[in-house]
Amino acid sequence: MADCILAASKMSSYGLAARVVLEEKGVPYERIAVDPAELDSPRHLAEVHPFGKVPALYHQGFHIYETAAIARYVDEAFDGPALQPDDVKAHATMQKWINITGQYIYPAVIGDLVMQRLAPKIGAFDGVMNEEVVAGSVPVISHQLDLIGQALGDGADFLAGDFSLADIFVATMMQYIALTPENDELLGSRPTIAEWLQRVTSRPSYKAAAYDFGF
Ligand SMILES: N[C@@H](CCC(=O)N[C@@H](CS)C(=O)NCC(=O)O)C(=O)O
Repeated sequence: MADCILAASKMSSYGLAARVVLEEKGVPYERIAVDPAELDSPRHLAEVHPFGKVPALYHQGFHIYETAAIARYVDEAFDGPALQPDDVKAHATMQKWINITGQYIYPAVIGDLVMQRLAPKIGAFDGVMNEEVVAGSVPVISHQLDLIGQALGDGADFLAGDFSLADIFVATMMQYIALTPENDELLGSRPTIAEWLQRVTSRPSYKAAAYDFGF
């Protein structure tokens, strides 16, 4: 049995980010598939995530939830390539992108675009997509992509110096745009960002971590 266990649901973008971190570090782990219908069950709230979310990690009796905390823990507790820069400015920049992901990118990209567009397929929002919410998300995401474009503007390969948790967090959310018809408008017109996304998501860690959603 692996020392590490990751509890996440299949569609979880944060779960994917945690899996990519584990793969980058070469940490063997087992997966527990959480049924989204169980997220507010007393057992899930008590044993997995008290706010009814995923993912959560268990390592030798240590239980940690919140993806940024999981990612930092895995990076610091295990050997393997460092995923956080030593340089203080690069480190602060990485932290900035992780926070931007949680505060702004996830709600717009996953909450308002991807979940709405996939609603009929995954049964979210009673299977009904709200076109107004989708339309409202596009300028918000465009602004976020423009900021990423500025960060990569001087020919940088990654968001915070070398490849880091910043790239994992931001790319994980942004890659879900490809599941929507808005992909052409949002990423098709931004080759620098599309190339960065490809650079990050073509890493072996992503290939190992990715789920086949079947659509
Ligand atoms: N702040 C949490 C957010 C995790 C999160 O929102 N996870 C999503 C899946 S990607 C979830 O559990 N959604 C279920 C829900 O909100 O009901 C983290 O960083 O781990």
